[in-house]
Amino acid sequence: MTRLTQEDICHIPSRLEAYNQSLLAGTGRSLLGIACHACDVQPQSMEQRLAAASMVVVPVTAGLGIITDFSQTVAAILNFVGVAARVSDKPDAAGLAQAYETGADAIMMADDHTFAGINLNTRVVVDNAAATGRAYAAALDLMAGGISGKDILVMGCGPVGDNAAQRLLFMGGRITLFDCRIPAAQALKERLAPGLDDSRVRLATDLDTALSRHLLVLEATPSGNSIPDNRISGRMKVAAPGVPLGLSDTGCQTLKHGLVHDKLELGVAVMAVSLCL
Ligand code: PYL
Repeated sequence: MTRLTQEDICHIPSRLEAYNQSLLAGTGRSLLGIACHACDVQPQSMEQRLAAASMVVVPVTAGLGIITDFSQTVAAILNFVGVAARVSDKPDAAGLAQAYETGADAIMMADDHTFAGINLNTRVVVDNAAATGRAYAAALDLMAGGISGKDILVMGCGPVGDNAAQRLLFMGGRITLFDCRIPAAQALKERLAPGLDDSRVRLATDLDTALSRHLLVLEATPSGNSIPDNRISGRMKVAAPGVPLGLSDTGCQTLKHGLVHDKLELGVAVMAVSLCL
């Protein structure tokens, strides 16, 4: 998992409305709408639940420590999707205690390895990597006008790619897995398709060939140049949770609204909906 930097996230709150408009243009849904699609719920039924929920984001000093603006950015995304969210005055245990004492319905906190959301009433726990995988599978489904029966290339078989692949299979997709660590791709195939026939889950050994054969791509790698310009066409749809983004500025311009990428927004929105189901 790539550790975000203040530069990655400091502009997110001020650009949320513009990002929401770009999601509408590319998927037909808003940030909340995509999150609801990822969780199989209707936005209308979620709006009241989100508005009634109070959430506290607790900064965590463990490990490499606090990322400036991280907690404030998570709270801004939660507020944008309708949740009453705030950052605790203190980090770590004191912040967690304050959340409980002030009657928060849920908390969110992230160390160097896990970004978790916890509903303090229902004990529901949601992990950001799982939420992000579901979010981007949902975004690709919407960009593609439905992915059932269609071929998707999943690049990156870590926690985000794994969860995205599960969701794409659940929605009827036929996936080809690629990871530069071949054992990781093989292990994920075994986990995903112990009983499924090979037509639903395949392995790609050569990325360039796989890219030449797929118009639907879910890019979940930490590589900054995973999809070269010569493999991008205006007909492709790319859902890219990978940080940093695996496409050049030229590649992004070629895709136009056929690309969804952000550093935190979609994953946090799915975490919020998941905690209020
Ligand atoms: C959750 C993000 C998504 C991509 N990379 C993940 C990351 O940067 N994790 C580290 C988060 C550390 C937060 C720090 C704080 O400010 O509370 N402990």
